[in-house]
Amino acid sequence: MPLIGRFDPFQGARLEVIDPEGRLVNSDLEPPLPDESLKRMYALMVATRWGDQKALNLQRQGRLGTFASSRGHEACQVGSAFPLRPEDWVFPYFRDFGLYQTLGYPLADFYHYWMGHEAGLRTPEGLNLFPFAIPVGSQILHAAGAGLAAKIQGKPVAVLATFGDGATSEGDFHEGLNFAGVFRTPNVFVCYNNQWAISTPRRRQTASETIAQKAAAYGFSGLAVDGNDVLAVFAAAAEALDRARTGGGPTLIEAVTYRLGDHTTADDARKYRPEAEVKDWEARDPIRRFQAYLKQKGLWDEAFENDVRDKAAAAIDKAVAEAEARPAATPEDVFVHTYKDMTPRLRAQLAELRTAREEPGR
Ligand SMILES: Cc1ncc(C[n+]2csc(CCOP(=O)(O)OP(=O)(O)O)c2C)c(N)n1
Ligand SMILES: [Mg+2]
Repeated sequence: MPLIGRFDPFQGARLEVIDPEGRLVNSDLEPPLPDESLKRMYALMVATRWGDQKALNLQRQGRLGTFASSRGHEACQVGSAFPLRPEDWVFPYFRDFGLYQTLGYPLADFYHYWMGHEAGLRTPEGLNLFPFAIPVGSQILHAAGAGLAAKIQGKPVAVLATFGDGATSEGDFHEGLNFAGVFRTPNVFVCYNNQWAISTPRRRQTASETIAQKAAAYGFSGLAVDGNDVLAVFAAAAEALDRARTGGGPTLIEAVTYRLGDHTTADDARKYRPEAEVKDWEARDPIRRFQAYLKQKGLWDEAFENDVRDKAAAAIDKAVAEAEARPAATPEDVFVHTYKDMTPRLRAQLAELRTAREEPGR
């Protein structure tokens, strides 16, 4: 029986495959993944947590610019990206490190971008991935357009867009989902509902009981999943992507999770949210939960953990060293890289910058 349609978001139903102690809630729901895939999924989540902490440390040392931490979102990100196929298209947002890890994006490029160099986010050949969106929700429109393009071309591909709960208040969300519903595009919209949009809590974002139920207004299905359960996110995303590829139209998935860190390194969340709430969600850590599941299946032990950590640390250290060895970003980049060819106004502004530099104090 399909998952989509089985868990009614209007009844507050939410898909969960493993409970917070890592026990199978319902063996019918366990995705048929080989052991090696389960272990890889775990390794990607650990590498995301590790690389995320590295970025935060670098930022504090002045070696990296503002950074949006993915701490707590590992199940949402890895679970959504894991069932993608190379032909599918992906439109992520700024809090998506686990998705980038899962797609095999070059880590040095990822760090290079966050170090301020726009070249860092150029997509390597062969990866159907758009640069992540900083304007909240804009990627939803791009994904809907790419969905229509895929449909017109008659290609059996799915188009994934990820975004936060805050993005659901943007016009772009409404326009994108409305368009997808009308044209039955092959889109999968995954909302990481992490309870906060900077300092705006979820209850101030929408008066709807759930985000998943919003799909009904656009004429397609929505499904809420436990966003700290990587198997639930994976199962929902895999089914929705398959549906999209086979002409079943769009799906909205709400992955209910929590932003364990500050919004970005420019934020101090202690100013607006209670410590107890954070502690409560820390106890539901997605990595610990999946680890407990793997342990019960006999797939996790200390040696495996050490191996996963060592490999993650080595890959991340190598990527950071490579990114730091590249030329640093310059103020000129802002002008040069905005358009393929600079506009007259940008040329004038660049000239002004250069003059000011040559003649300081002028
Ligand atoms: C169009 C637009 N408006 C405002 C901002 C400033 N801004 C950056 S992130 C953010 C909140 C996003 O919250 P959410 O969509 O829940 O994603 P999260 O950061 O929680 O992952 C805002 C308002 C922006 N980047 N773009
Ligand atoms: Mg949010």
